[in-house]
Amino acid sequence: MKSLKLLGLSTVVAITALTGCKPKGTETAVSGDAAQKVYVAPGKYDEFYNFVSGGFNGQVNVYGLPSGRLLKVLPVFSVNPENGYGYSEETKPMLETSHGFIPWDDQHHLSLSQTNAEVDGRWLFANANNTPRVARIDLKTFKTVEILELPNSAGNHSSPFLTENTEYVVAGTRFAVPMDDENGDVPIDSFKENFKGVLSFIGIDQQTGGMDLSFQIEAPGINFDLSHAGKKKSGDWFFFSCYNSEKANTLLEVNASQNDKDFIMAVNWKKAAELVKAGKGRKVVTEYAHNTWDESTHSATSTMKKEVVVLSVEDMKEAMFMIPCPKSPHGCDVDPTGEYIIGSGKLAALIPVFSFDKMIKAIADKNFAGEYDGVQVIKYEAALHGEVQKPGLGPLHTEFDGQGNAYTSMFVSSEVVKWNIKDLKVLDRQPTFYSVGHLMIPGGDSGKPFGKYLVAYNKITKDRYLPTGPELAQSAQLYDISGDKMKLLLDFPTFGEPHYAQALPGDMISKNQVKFFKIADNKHPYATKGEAESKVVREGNKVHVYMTSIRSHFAPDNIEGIRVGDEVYFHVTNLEQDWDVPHGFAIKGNQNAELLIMPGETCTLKWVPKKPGMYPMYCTDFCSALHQEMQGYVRVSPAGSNTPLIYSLNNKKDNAQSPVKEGETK
Ligand code: RUQ
Ligand code: CUA
Repeated sequence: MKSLKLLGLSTVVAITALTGCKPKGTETAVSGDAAQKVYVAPGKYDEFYNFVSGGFNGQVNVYGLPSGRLLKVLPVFSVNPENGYGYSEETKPMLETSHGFIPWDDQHHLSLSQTNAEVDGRWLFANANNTPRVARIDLKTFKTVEILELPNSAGNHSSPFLTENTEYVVAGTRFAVPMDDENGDVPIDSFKENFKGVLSFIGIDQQTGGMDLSFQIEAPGINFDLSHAGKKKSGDWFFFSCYNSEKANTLLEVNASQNDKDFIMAVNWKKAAELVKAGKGRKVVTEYAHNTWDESTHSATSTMKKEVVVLSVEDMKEAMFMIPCPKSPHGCDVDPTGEYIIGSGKLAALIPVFSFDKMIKAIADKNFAGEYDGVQVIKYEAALHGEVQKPGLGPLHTEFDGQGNAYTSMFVSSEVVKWNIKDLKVLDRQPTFYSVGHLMIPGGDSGKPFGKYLVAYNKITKDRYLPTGPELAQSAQLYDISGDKMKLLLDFPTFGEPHYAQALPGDMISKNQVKFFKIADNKHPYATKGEAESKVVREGNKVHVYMTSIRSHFAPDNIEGIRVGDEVYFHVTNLEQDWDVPHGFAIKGNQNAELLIMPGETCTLKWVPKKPGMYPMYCTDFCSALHQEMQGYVRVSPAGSNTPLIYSLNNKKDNAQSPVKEGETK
């Protein structure tokens, strides 16, 4: 949505309407009891976890609501020096792709897993918008445990949205691109012939959560923007908003704003899955990485997949339809009953609400207005429940409170608008500060919203916080939606650029948190399960340090006989068996990040010393009163020297608990 900020030069559309405007009365908007409503007393927990996409910082940020307190930055698509994610040998494979190791992405949307259309607290899915990927986060450990790359895609924006029992996670490509098995080295102005818009259906293993790219649909070369699955009566369907039905490949702000209506595409995913089962679709040869985290070895593995089944428009004839939707739709949201589908045209002065029942009837009656690239287009009126008139300017996204109300963010007029889904009457509007993008109600896109709060995630926040140089903090704003009128309660700054978010009651997952990993279950090939087993082993120019950490020392903590030209692997096992006692590990001159090792876990830091000398190492996490004593030395000699390889703790040669042994010296 950043691009909307830049629309100011357009000659086609009413320009002033497109940059966010600043509402009046910014200081007086907070109600009298706001402070009390967001105050979470010291020592008390927040009511909700709020998972907020990090946008261009590539991570997911976890806040408590209603306090707005930041609890954690959860690394997903970007390396995170704070805990060594993407730097340790174990986590590097998580960020492998068919383009090699990628240390960053642009994270936009999140979906909490669901059972029977209700949030179930098992997993959180996240999309990578730049190099198309979907990640799964385990809510027991708050760790990214799987990342799947998506072939035939570019700009994985309408992702990751999921079906009501988490059977599939769906991802639609934002950029139409040539298929991977066709030559992509073609003139850009051959867009109309060569470019396709592909939808990916990722099957989810119901027990493990494991992801597998079940199939794709090769749809017309249009830009898919957002998506939501149907639920309950519409549970077999997926709805995607599409813009650029003009198929422009340059100056889209003008050229993709020509048509009065673009589309919402309705896809029957159950039928599509049956077609694939029946052998329809062609096998496309391509490459995409599948990275999985194994908590028994505390290590990730990356495998390259080679093939995907792709259904064509022809295959999907009876299972894929277009609904016209004014005008460059962005958000695509389905109400808790599954009956109403809301399209939010960024340039439209109204909000169209479609009826699932009417859509089904229109398909049965063949009430079509023609075809778009082989896809039947349902007549607008035939699928329309009605239009919300004069809702505000620049509608983007809609969430639901489960009481029959919808809440839509208005980017241009900077407000949240509450309206009744059935009679389409606007009930309330409250300013945001400013230019709201996504909004979120806990459970607000599920079949059973938790309601109570609404959070607006704003794109521009000019004068809310102390200024911080050329870039200012972006904000989230919390509203109380328990009454007839929304009440602004709180502003809090966010990290990166916030897009979509999810929230669920804290007690749904707080009790299931993993507190530490059992050392006995540690199957890491370089685990050291007690100090007596600690050792240093040279294999040619590779040196493996089997190291342990426990309050407040490493074993070994003195190592000599490392030579310039060696590749040293510190495999550090944290022997603690207690909640919240990580140890850190860092050594002078190491060219990556620290390790932050959870209790019972083994992590590996690769270190290639460049020059002879004395190299201190230490624990980075203040773990005890004698944390500062948790340190040691590694002596590095010139290449080819014959300093013996020795290692020790407490200089005790004969103490098996604190071994000093002479290793090989060759
Ligand atoms: S976007 S502000 Cu979800 Cu990337 Cu709408
Ligand atoms: Cu271990 Cu500080």
